[in-house]
Amino acid sequence: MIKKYIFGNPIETGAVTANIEPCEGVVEHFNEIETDESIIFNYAMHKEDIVYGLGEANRGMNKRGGIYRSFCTDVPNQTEEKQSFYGAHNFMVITGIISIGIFVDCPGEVCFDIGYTASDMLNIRLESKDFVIYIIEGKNAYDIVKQFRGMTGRSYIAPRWAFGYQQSRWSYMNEDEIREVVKKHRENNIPLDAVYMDIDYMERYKDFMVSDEAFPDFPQFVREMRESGIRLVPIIDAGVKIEEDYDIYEEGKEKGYFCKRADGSDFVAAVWPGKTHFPDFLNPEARKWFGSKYKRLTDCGIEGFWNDMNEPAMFFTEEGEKKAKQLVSDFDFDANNPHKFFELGGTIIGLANRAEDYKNFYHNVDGKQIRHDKVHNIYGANMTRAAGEAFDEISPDKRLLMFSRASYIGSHRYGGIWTGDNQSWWSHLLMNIKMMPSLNMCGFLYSGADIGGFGCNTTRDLLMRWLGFGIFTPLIRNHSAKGTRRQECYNLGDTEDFANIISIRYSLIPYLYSEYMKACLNDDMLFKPLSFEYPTDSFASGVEDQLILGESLMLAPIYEQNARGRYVYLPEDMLLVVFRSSSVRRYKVLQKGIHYITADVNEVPVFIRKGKLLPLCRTAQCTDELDTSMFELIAYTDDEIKYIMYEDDGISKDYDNKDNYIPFEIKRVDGILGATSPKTIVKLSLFGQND
Ligand code: MIG
Repeated sequence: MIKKYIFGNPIETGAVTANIEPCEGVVEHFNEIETDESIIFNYAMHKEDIVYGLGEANRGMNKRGGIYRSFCTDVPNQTEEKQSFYGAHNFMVITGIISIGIFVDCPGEVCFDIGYTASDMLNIRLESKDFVIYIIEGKNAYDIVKQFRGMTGRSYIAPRWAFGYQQSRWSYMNEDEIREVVKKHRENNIPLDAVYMDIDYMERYKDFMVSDEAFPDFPQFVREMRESGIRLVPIIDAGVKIEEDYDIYEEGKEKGYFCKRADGSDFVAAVWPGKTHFPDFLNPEARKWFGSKYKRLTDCGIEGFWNDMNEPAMFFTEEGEKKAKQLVSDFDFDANNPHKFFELGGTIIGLANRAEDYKNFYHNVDGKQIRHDKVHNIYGANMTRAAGEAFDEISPDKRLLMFSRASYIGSHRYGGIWTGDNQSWWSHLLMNIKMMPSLNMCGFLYSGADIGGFGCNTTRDLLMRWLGFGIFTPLIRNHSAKGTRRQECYNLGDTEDFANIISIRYSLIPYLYSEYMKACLNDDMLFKPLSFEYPTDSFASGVEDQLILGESLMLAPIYEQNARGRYVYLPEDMLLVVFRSSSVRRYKVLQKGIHYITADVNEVPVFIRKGKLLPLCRTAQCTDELDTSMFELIAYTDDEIKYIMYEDDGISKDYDNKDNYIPFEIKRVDGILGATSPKTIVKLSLFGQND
């Protein structure tokens, strides 16, 4: 049951696709307070209520105790007190005695105080008076999430090759460096499907312009890589460099496609290219125009992109520069005023992404000028949409990879997201684990974090353990910042361990892809909190470091340095499988309850749920070489069971074909359980209660 309440005169954000009749009256369950500046919705939480949601946000799965400011922000230092991340995902579920979902569809800033100011009070504060609220009632949190997903439309579907292992680093400077990365992976038998091209591939950081010096024959290089099973994935930044004769700049200026100041001049910010204009993605014509430029690179054979800096992030503006210069000139040693010193430091750092700057430019939305800060949260989303809509024309029959840094609910239909600049910290591995279900609740299924950590220097064990979780996330990309310790697997010693751990991923791809596709096609989640599958288990609802993955698996990743294992809660009897490589594993049947399980740094524990099975194929060096005609099955059951695997060619868009559903069955023949399937079963590892 979904209720829609319209306040003021909201602009269409594109979040909701369902046609829902608005209702009159007050928002149910919430207490509304209106002041001159804002509208606040209050909800008195029960002691036992859990609050799920908010997608890409800080802290745990249960959002209680924190304050979150929905305002897409470039936040390279994600410490615990940060209130805004790159995405703005205003959907939550409050669940306890009753369950209620709320989606605040507002393109401007929204603040969620979830028991931060007062432990049992949840309040949502909006500065804007033009927005839409949806209240969703359902029988439990999972049911509400599914209703919400249904009203916001089918999630973007990535090509299957994007489930392969991907290597990135800011920055590989030219084609030789990329060749080297590929060669080293292949030499060390570390599977690999894609290499990322960060900003240094561009000619002076100009969008869609490949540097001739670094890539003398780019289409040829793309072909060469493709022949060794590698896709190149270039970055596209939001800002367009101001440079005479750069055609994209010239066209945008002439057609009026850039964001403007109040006086009608094009707004300027300093970003990587230097002085930059921001395309007005909210203007449908400008969006179409920018989107059409991706064709320049798809024409060279490129099949995927990542959109960056689209919060939009800016380093500084002229206005900010003036203010900073004034402070610097007022600053002198003799006066030794410590306050001035800290003010100066803060001001210089604060030049980036200043709130004032976001009030200094405007969008053209259906002919109306709208100040940026009022629609800030849908800027990046509309850049993704620009790409997504263009892809339908550029490549109508073939999926392209697209994921973005900034996002808003609605952009999940056009692309995935990565979670931005994390750090090589153990706490960020844990955050990655806890965030996956929240992202899924908001529709972002093709997603993942920078594995190994983006900022700071990684350690070998951190990268190993991170891969121990990353081999399950749809996007599995090792990415690191310029200047940090080299983080490619072959640079961290004992490379067989890395080859082995990534080999597990490849043998899991049929299952992961199947579960991912089913989640996309049924508006479902791939990663779920335990409580979504075991709603009556009160202990399970407090577990945040274990996840249900698809139909058959439970994950319990290890995220602490030097840990030799961990405690795990089993809501029912399960089969523990500890993988050392795709083919080397040990098994143990464990009973419902708490167990300490051991797993060395080069081992990955996985749990198969009771009555479920896991299909595994032979591993490969890249997805092109994956043979999915033969399977090994691991099953945990005493009875007949069935698993339906979704499989397609991984690239075309014929999703609704019945032939895409392939059964694997454990059946009793003459009293003995055995496996049957249209696929060849090379081995069945069958475990039951008594094993
Ligand atoms: O100001 O392109 O989050 O993944 O490597 C930094 C360079 C800009 C931020 C992205 C990161 C990328 C980096 N970019």
